[in-house]
Amino acid sequence: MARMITVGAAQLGPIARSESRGQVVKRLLALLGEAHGRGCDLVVFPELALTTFFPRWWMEDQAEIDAFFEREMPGPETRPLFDEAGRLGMGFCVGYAELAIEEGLTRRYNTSILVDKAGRLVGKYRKIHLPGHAEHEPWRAFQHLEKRYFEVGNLGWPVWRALGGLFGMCICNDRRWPETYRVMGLQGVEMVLLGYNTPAHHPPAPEHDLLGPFHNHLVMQAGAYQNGTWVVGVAKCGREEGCDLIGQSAIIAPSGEIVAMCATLGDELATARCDLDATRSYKETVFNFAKHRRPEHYRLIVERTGAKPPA
Ligand code: CDV
Repeated sequence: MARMITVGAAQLGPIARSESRGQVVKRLLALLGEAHGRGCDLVVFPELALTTFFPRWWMEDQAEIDAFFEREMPGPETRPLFDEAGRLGMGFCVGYAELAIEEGLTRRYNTSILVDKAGRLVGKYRKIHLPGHAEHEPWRAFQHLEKRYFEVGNLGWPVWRALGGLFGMCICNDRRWPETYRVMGLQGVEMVLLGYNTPAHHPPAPEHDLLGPFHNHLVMQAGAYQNGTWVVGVAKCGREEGCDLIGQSAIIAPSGEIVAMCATLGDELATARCDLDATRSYKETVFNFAKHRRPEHYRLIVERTGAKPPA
């Protein structure tokens, strides 16, 4: 049996701070149109795809910060994306900064949503692993203030039945943590959708810089293979407001192999025809969790050795 879905990894080049939502949405629409021409059922856009990566700046004026957030989705500027995707009969996943009112309190999250072919919201994910720092660190050429501007996501890692398969989402730094994929893998996920903004330079450990592109693929390929799932990782990349972001958006098979990849650091679409049933050959054999996974022993080892994280 084959359950085919054609997926587009819609990589974005840099977004200038001065670029309006309307201008950015036009770029998303161009990629959506190209994806339609290439037969895509689903298009995946990057993390925080509607604005420049604003956590690189220390800001104190709340109104200035909130200008980067969406209060509703779709809102007036993002509505054309939903309308056009619905008209073309395509699903999409997009990341954005979300301002939500929960129990009377204002909350801010780094969020992504999955929308089906009819333009209906299928699922929402809020980033859990927020990297960087909360205080101003003037020694850095660029700040990475996700811990200042966002709260830790409170929706877990659910999976959703949509577009003929079982989908999950995570965002950027989440992709480096095995538990991200495993929580979704335990729910049978067949395709993980994720966007990223990954600076080429990592100030706390510049010795990692040369390995950045390798680590990017390493974690997504391992997450795919070890959970028998497709992974679609999509970058915002290039030199954005003087800060270099890595590209290499990729569509990765449950074998761990990259089947499509972007070659530039600009707006670019990589597509692949993905068989969701290709997940079965991994989920039913080497990564048959019910048959081979031994969580009770992991617990015993930790208890017997007194293993705990370093202080
Ligand atoms: N946006 C991110 O989450 N970026 C991180 C960087 C800061 C390491 C990442 O994991 O790519």
